[in-house]
Amino acid sequence: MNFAKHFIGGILNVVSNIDPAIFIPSAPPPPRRPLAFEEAHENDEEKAFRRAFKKLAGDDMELSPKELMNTLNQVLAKHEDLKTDGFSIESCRSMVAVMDSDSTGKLGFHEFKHMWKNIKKWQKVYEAHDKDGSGVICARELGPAFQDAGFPLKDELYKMIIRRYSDEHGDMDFDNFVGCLVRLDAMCNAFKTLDKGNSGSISLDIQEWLQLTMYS
Ligand code: 3SU
Ligand code: CA
Ligand code: CA
Ligand code: CA
Ligand code: CA
Repeated sequence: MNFAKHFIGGILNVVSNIDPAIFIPSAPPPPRRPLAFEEAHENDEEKAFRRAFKKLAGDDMELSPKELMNTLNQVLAKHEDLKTDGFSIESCRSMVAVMDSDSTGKLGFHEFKHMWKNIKKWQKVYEAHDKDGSGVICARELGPAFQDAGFPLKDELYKMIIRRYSDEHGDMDFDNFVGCLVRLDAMCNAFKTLDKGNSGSISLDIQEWLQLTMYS
């Protein structure tokens, strides 16, 4: 009981320390036209992207965590400047969960496209903020990098993120950086969706809280 009180108290403290208005998550995907219409109006680059997705996703037309892991690690192999130990199956399971808007357990085309666009953007942020060329984002580089990505972190949250996503020297490698931002971005968007009146706070019952925290 005491533990629960402390735990919740801790969370409320952290939450009340954050002004959601300062976060700029990626725009959620727009409403969609019928598939036939979409395909007829794609340019060559979009057509190639859709073809590549179909090949990666296989017969079920969706990317499982394993398929996502293979995809991301294949792309990483072509980027020698990005230091990484590779995307793990656990981090891919977590990214699928947080991006899986329609609860299929896998990433459909638009869910993946949204994530891909963001990773592309964050890869540029990562490279621009690796000032010493070490291939990783150290604690000093992290604040400006996250600010540039649209997330100016307060000190408390910044320390929590380093504790969770950086190594014992305070360095964050590329897969950790992406895993962290996928989650931060998606949870900011989830908050904005739940905060209908833009009041800056949301109210959840235990059922909603567990659904949000256990599949995200
Ligand atoms: O313009 C670029 O260099 C591209 S296409 C970057 C990326 C990228 C790099 C690493 C991983 Br993982 C995924 C990526 N998606 C676009
Ligand atoms: Ca599949
Ligand atoms: Ca890593
Ligand atoms: Ca899905
Ligand atoms: Ca660096």
